[in-house]
Amino acid sequence: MRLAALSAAIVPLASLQAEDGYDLWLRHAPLEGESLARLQAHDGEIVALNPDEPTVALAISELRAGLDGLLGKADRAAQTGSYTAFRFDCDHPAIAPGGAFRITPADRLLSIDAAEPVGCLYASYAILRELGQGADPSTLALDSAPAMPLRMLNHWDNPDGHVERGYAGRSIFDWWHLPERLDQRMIDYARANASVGINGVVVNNVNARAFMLEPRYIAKFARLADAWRPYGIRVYLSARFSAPMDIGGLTTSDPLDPQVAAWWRAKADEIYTAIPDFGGFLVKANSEGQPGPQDYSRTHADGANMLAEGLGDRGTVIWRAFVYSAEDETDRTKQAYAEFVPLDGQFADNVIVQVKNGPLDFQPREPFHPLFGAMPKTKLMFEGQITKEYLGFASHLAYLAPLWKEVLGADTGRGGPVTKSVAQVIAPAGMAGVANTGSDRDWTGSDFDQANWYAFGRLAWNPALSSESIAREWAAQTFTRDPQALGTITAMMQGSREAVVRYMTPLGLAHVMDTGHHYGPGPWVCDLARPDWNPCYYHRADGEGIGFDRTPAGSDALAQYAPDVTAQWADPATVDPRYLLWFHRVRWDRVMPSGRSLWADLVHEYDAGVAAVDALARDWQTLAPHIDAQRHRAVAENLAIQQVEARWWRNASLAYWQSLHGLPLPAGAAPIPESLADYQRRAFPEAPGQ
Ligand code: BDP
Repeated sequence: MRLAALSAAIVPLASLQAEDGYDLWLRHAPLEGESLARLQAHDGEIVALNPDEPTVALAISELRAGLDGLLGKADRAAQTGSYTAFRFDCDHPAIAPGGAFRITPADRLLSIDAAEPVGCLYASYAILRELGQGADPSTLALDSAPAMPLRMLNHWDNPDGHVERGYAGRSIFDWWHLPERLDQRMIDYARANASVGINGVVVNNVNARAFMLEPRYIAKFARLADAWRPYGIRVYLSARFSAPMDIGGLTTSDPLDPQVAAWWRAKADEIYTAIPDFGGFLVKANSEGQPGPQDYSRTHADGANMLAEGLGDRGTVIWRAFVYSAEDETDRTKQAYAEFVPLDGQFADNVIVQVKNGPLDFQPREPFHPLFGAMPKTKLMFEGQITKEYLGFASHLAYLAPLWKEVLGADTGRGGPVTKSVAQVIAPAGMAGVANTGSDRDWTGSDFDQANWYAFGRLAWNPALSSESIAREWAAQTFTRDPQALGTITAMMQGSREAVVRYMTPLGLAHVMDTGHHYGPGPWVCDLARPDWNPCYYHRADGEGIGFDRTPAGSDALAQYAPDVTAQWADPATVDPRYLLWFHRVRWDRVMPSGRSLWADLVHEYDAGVAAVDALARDWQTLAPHIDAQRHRAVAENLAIQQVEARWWRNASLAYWQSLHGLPLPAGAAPIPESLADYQRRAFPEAPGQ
């Protein structure tokens, strides 16, 4: 039966060989038909002015290997003809430095120009990306430059191999065996990053261990830096602010103490001796129990500037704005703005302040962070979370480009007569993504989560790309080039994050997940020691209504946005319903624009989310003829988990809201199969990533 179905669809068997996802989007599966014929006609020698320079050599070898894959050549060293088909000039004066490249087609020749070798490497990957989607090499013209200088991954990986908020196995970094042993994965990882333009990697958790600054670790970082340098990737470290005391024998870490500053300067010198192109430090300070300058009544600027001076013009301090304090009782979403805006203009030139996409914490949906646009004299960097701590871990399909695009494209309402979008605000600095990689064979814990790594890099290169086009190019390289199948996959991806929002946190709700591991619903959690760790703090639901009043009558967090932005969100009658309960407290019986009550609208949202996941599972089934069985099954199994868990979110959340107001479910809504107590009893002490 199954064979008959396969042959009926005339699917080439080669593309259906079992795959385990290890090759990511760099599979370079053989082309077919016309696109294959066109590439065969074009193929020839690859030449470069300086072919032995390590990065140029990579640009050539990556292009050759990729072309051979696309051409279906089993023998990768196969003879390629006697004329030049690709010519690299990686020292071209007319191209801007920083990774830009230009590809110009002529008669059976692609000229590739860049100012630096890394631009040529990026060009190789771009050519393969285009050809891999069936582009015609004889007309392939590209002029591309990165939109921002820093395109980074932040690994929350601990030295013992555990990954905080990691859902793809253990850490990919084998610190125990470094520097002597360098896993091949470290090279494959660098290729994957370079192929989407990622050029910086923070290798350890922001909740940092000070001992990672000891000499034995510096040797390990140096080995990685050497391996990644040809791929244009610089190593950065998370630094624990109290390191001078923890490992340096000092009695203080006060940033204004000359001994402390001298300790960090010496530490920086030591690192630069081993890693001449070391990127710099990432610091989480005075946040969630981490030490910082405020322990000495100093400011974030005092702390950051002291470290920046130690690095000098050799590197950058990336200082996180994710701060909120146990003692501060103001709305948690207001605290970063309140602490950082007064410091605008005080940070040294080589300091960047890294701001999460929203003011809370990587929720399925948040409005953009009010700091974007509010610190015009400071370089601000965007921090997104590629790993899906709050969006169903690795088993739920949630393509995150639409989430990031929503923020990058937001108009901050600030920046002059022509106001700036978030993407424009961060352009002088960059984007950081909390990595979702791990030791799992497929790297990211699921096939579709690879798309989030890919999309993050592509958006950091060019935030103007549409999430749809990124999904399509990723899927074409990862799964299949069949146009109809691609249309289905792209549509699935495009709607997937919204589905998660609807069954987890509809209408602007946030932070309603269970405690600690953040797996599954826990809107009933109200008794944690810190108020701002309780879901109840965020949804504020009772018998009358639900939602966080952030208008002037409430916390007035709205006032942190520019007036035009505030105006869009100020009125519960006109606010975009996606942000309704984020900014407003609304009565359960309020009549909504739909004509239904808020309660009925909320039920509708949860149900729409569940239905959307059912549709994802159905759509995926139709793709069986186009996807190799191993990956098809893996995705199908994840979708089955998601179907169950979407219902869990819906039912547990509704049971809790109902326990507050006692209203019946609207007519036609599916009954809730278990009692609230049953949902509350579920416990997952072993959930990953904690
Ligand atoms: C939260 C995570 C926590 C991180 C923190 C951070 O739950 O594990 O340490 O963010 O960004 O989302 O520092």
